[in-house]
Amino acid sequence: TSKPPNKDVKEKEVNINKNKKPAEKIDKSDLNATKEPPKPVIKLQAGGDSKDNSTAVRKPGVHKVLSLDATLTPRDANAVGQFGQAALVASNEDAEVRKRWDEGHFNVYLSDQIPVDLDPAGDCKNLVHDDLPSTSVIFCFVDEVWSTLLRSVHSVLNRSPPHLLKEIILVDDFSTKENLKAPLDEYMSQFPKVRIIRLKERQGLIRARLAGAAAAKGEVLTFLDSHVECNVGWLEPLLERVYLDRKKVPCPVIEVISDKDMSYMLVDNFQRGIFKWPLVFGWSALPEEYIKKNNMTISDPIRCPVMAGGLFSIDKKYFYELGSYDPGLDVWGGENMEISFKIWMCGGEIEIIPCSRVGHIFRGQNPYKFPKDRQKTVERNLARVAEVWLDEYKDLFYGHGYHHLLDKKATDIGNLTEQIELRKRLKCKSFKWYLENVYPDMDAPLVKAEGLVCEFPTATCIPCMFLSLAITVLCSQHFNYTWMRHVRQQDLCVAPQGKGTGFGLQSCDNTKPELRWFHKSSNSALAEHLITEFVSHHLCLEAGPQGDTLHLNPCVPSNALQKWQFTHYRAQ
Ligand code: LR7
Ligand code: MN
Repeated sequence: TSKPPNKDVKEKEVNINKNKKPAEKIDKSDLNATKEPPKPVIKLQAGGDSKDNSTAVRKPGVHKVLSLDATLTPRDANAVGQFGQAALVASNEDAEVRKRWDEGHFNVYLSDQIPVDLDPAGDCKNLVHDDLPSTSVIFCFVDEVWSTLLRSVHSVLNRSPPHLLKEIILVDDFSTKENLKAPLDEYMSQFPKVRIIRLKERQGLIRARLAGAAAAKGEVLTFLDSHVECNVGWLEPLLERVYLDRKKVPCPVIEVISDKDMSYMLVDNFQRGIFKWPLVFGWSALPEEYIKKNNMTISDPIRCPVMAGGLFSIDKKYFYELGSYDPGLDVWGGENMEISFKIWMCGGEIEIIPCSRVGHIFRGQNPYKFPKDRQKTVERNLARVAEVWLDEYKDLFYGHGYHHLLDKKATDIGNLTEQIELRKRLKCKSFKWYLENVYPDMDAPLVKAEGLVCEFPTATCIPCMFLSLAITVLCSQHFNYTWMRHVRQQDLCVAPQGKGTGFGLQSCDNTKPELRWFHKSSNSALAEHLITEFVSHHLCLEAGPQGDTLHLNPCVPSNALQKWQFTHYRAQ
C-alpha cells in the first residue's frame, strides 16, 4: 500500500470562512494514538553549516512586500467544491461514482465536476522579498486523471506571481491514456508558460523528475505531484527560504484533498516529516517542550528530518551540486529518504514552511502499473539508500523485516559506486551525526541486546566453567544479539556446524543465513531460546548437563538448558 494518508493527517469538517485560522479547530483525538510521545532532549537547532562562501545567508524582512492580490483570481463561490467544501454526489449517482473510481482510485466522477481553478481555503499574510528567484514548476505524471492534472496546473497558474513563475514543465512518464496525448497538447497550448516533455519509455518518477530538472530554465526547481491544488500565496514563502539561504530546501504544508468528496482538509500544526524503521515515512508533531523553548509560532519554519517527497523547492544549482537523485532508483519510493539524508548530511536543511500550503489527493493505491513487482521495486530502492547513507545503522534497516534483501542472489540492488563516490566527494557527515543532530528523538540502538548469559542451573556462565575454547569465549566474553540476528562478538559469530548439530564460531557475514538465530528479545526476566535459522526444522542452542558442552537440539519449551538471556535489551 502507499503512504497512509489519514493515520497521522486528520480529516475534519472544513470551515468555509477562509479568514479563520483553520488548524486550531482540529480534533486531536484520533491522532494521539499513532504519535510517538514527546521526548525531552531535543536539539533540532543544530544543522547544516553554511560557512561555504558561495552560500551567502541573507537576512529576512528588509525588502518591499509583495501584494498577494496578484495571485488571486475571481472565483465562483457557488461552484461545486468551492472553498474546500465537501461536495456530495446524489445517491442515484452512486453507480457512476463506483464505475469511475478505479481511473484514479478516488472519486473521479466528482472530481470532474469541480472547476479547475478551485480556491481551496486559507491564507497567510507573508512578508516576502521583491527580488526572489524565479522557479520552474515540474509536474511528473503517468496516466494522471485529466481533471486533477488540469486543476494542479491551474492552481499554479492562478496563484503564482507571474514574474516568479518561469514555466510549468509537465513530464509525461509514458502515459497510455489517449486524452493525455494530443488533447493535452492542445489544451496546454493556450498557456505559453506550460511545456510538455514526453518520455519515450516509462522511467518512473525519479528519472522523470530528473528529465524535468534538466530542461528547467528557472533558478529554483519546484516539484509537485500531479494531483494537487496550490493554495493562495503558496509560492512566495518557499522561494523566500531559498533566497535567504540556497541550501535550504523548503516544503509546503501538505493538506489533504479527500479522495471521496474532494474537500480540502486542514492538517495539524507543527507537523514534521520523520521516518521509522525500516525507512517508513510518517508525520509527528514537534514536542511541546521544543515549541515552547524556541518560542515557535504556527507560521515558523519547521525543521524536518525527512521530507514527504513530492512537494518541495530547491535551488537548481544546489540540486546538481548534491548530485540530484540517485538515477538508479526505479518508479516510486525511497527517493524522499535519499534526498533528505543527502541534504542534511551534506550541509543543507529541510523545512516545512507553514505559510505555504498545497492540497494533495492521498490514495490507497498507485493507480498506475509498476513495470516490475511493486514491493520488490520499493525495497530495492530503499536498500540502495541504506547502503549509501546509513553506515553501520543500515543493520537497523535490514533488521526490521528486510533480512531477505541481504541475499545477493535474490536481490540485485545494482551498482552503487557513483553514489558512494559522490558522498565522499561532498564530504558528507556520518549517519550518526545526522541522528544526533537532526533527529535526536529517533530510537536507533545498534544492537538488539547485549551480553549473553545462560540461565541453566548446573553451571553458570559467569565465571565460565566450560572446557572447549569456543565455549570459553562464548561464556567469558561479551556477546551481543544484533539486528542481523547474529550472536556476535566483534567479528566472530556463533554458528551451527557439521550437519547442523555441532556448534562453533565463524567470521560474521551478513549474507549467510546460517549465522542467524531467532531470539525473542524482551526485557522480561524470562530467558528465551536461541533458535538457529539454519535448518528448516528449527533447533535450539543447548548446553550439556555439566555446562561443559554446547550443541543443537530440538527445541523443548521446558528445557532450562536451552534458556539464554542477555544482560541488556535495547530493542524488541
Ligand atoms: O512511474 C511513475 N511515474 C510518475 O511520473 C510513478 C509516478 N509518477 C508521478 C505520479 O503521476 C505523481 O504525480 O509521480 C508523482 C508521485 O506519485 P504518487 O502520487 O503515486 O506518489 P504518492 O503521493 O503516493 O507518494 C509520495 O511518495 C513518493 C515516493 O516515491 C513520491 O515522493 C511522491 O511525490 C510522494 N507524494 C507526496 O509527497 C505527497 C504527499 C504524500 C505524503 C506523505
Ligand atoms: Mn501523490
